[in-house]
Amino acid sequence: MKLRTSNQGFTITECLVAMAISGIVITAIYSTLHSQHNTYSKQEQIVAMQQRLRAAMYFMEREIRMAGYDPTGLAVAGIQTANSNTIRITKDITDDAGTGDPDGDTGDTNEDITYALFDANGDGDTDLARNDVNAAGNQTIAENIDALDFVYLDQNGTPTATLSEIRSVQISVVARAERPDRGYTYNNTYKNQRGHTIFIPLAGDTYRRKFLTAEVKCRNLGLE
Ligand SMILES: [Ca+2]
Ligand SMILES: [Ca+2]
Ligand SMILES: [Ca+2]
Repeated sequence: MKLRTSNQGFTITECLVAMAISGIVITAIYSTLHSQHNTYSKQEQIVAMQQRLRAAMYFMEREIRMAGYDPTGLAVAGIQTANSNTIRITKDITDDAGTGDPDGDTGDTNEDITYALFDANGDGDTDLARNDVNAAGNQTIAENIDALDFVYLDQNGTPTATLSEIRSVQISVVARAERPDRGYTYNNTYKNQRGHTIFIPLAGDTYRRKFLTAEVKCRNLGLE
């Protein structure tokens, strides 16, 4: 039997087998990395959605709680609009120069605020706006907010449509992820604290969503 000498190199069969094996290994590495990346960006989107939702709630709770703040008794501050999708509140927290001294009006920066949904970029989805009529106007607080719902309660915790009777406000917000998640099909129906439906995703919708609700006591209302 003749031994193969070392300068014979690889046979075609050996080369083909080597190429096939490396092809399989590269495919395996690629698909692992690809699925890790997918998982990562999904998690990133969920975290970003939660942060947007918390930021939205933080702003609204803080300002709605201050509705009617009027230490001089001259500003006639309070809840000015109380719709299920829009709230407008006024408070006297500063003066024309912004020193932080109430001056008996609600015509200064951060004193007359409306929260509502609008389409920030004209891209067909709704976003949360904070409108300061005395300053910057409409500003986007959180993008991709599907639902914003307010319920107004009197001193007994009963819903009321009378502005002067409002003592607390229930705020409910539905946020959605920036991009759809193919393979995600759970479609919840979102309800406010009164059990009223505030958002139903369309059939076949694959966006992930988060819901948050809170009740804010407006401690400056009904003091007189
Ligand atoms: Ca002023
Ligand atoms: Ca003022
Ligand atoms: Ca938009």
